[in-house]
Amino acid sequence: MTKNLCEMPAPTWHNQKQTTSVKRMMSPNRLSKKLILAITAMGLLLAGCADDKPLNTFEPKGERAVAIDELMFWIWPIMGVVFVLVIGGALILTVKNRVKPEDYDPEDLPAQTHGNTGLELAWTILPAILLAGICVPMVRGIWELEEKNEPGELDVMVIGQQWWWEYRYDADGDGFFIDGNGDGVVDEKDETLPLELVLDPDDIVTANELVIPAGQQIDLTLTSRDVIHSFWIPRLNGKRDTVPGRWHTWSVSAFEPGKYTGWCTEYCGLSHARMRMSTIALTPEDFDLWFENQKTEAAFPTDADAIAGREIFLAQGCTNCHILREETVAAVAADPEAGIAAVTPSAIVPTDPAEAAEYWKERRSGVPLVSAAAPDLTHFASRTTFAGGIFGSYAGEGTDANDDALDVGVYLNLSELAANPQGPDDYRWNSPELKRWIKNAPERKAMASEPVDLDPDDPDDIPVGRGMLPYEEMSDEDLDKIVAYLATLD
Ligand code: HEC
Ligand SMILES: [Cu+2]
Repeated sequence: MTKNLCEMPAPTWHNQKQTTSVKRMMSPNRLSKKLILAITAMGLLLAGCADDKPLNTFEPKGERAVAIDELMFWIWPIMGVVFVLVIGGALILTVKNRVKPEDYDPEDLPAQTHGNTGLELAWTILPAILLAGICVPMVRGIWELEEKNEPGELDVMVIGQQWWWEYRYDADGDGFFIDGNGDGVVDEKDETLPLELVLDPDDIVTANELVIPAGQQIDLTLTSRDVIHSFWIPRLNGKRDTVPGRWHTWSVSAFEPGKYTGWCTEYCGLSHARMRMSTIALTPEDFDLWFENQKTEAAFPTDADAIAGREIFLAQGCTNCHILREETVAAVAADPEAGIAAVTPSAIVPTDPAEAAEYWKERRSGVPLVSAAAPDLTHFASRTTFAGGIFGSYAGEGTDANDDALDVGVYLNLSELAANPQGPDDYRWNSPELKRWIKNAPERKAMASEPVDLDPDDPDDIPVGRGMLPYEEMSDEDLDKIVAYLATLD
């Protein structure tokens, strides 16, 4: 009688264990448990087949995603055949060669195939041919995905950090970097310095929502400020890791205007599951309007509550971490009627590169953040989500973080619509959630914002935290005012 190769002589304890486990497996109780487990697993697996899910790589909505999808169209059937042959073969052999424990004879080995030249040649050459065949479209696909626009076209820097995404648009075309090491040239050496010293302060900086024009490829330059993250908008392209100290390139493009959601896909700590993002594709005309608006500095508020909110914002030191590009002091001076106090210096980033570098150096020492970065709030109200895309800034139909229904046709008018809500379904500023966030952000999203001294032996070492500080002592009225101020930042 032939027997399976696996059934070589084994220590007796092994045999005993097998018999008892076989017995236990047969008990009805065990069986029904297994059944329930299998059914649950099947259910979970099948849930992945729902076709209206926003994170679906099988529903490509951009050129790159289509290329990947087409590749899968060929590769998956080939993989399927191999899978069925290998697993099916193994199963057939296992069942065919089963031996009852009482018939087990360690001397009775199955037919040995070792040294069968024909067989060994076959299972070496066949897979080699298969892999070589698959290799051709794969390598071509990889090259295709790496194709970039001509230099000079819009390029967006993507920076992953714990636990949100920062996007930087090189608005004036002078590159992402400044002369951080002061050697007179902006070169690769600058790119190796800490980001807060070398990133061009005159770029447009936004968070979590990557806004692009539809029908056009937008190149991306990716890095991270802390650990490895991964940028993935499944319906627009594959994923690419963002690695601290390295610069990776990638691109996104969408055929049609719309909102395309994504998620950080490299485990990155506490709030990894709350590190979402989206790409908002607008019509080219809308994109231009959006871009022009983002270039502007934040206007001073005119409403009394918002003016008071701005004062609290400055007094509470929110600008220790957050940047807010404001109209210059000169502009305020030109309009003393408005009765607005001069902007505190910490709210203004100098435009001169050397001064900016100095500014950042100083700032870094005062900032208890590991990454030395928090979302730029200059146009906070122009975004529909906050805190890594987990909360909607506007309550109303289709503004939820993971909601695909957002009508991007009104993307530019959301703050206007929210200023005058008519019915209960209309867009309105999500004050309750924002107040909760400002009062106690670490409670809303897990983060380690209490400053930690990373090196207690080093007296110069500054205790650092990750994330936003709680402001539990802030009164409800003050929270209302800050939120009223944030609402003006559109
Ligand atoms: C210690 C640094 C720090 C201070 C101080 C700070 N924040 Fe933050 N804030 C952050 C970080 C980091 C995030 C991003 C958190 C995330 O998304 O996980 C954030 C997020 C936010 C957001 C959401 C922004 C977005 O687009 O996602 C708002 C609004 C905000 N902070 C308001 C404030 C206000 C108002 C104050 C002052 C009362 C303040 N912050 C003080 C670090 C800080
Ligand atoms: Cu991440």
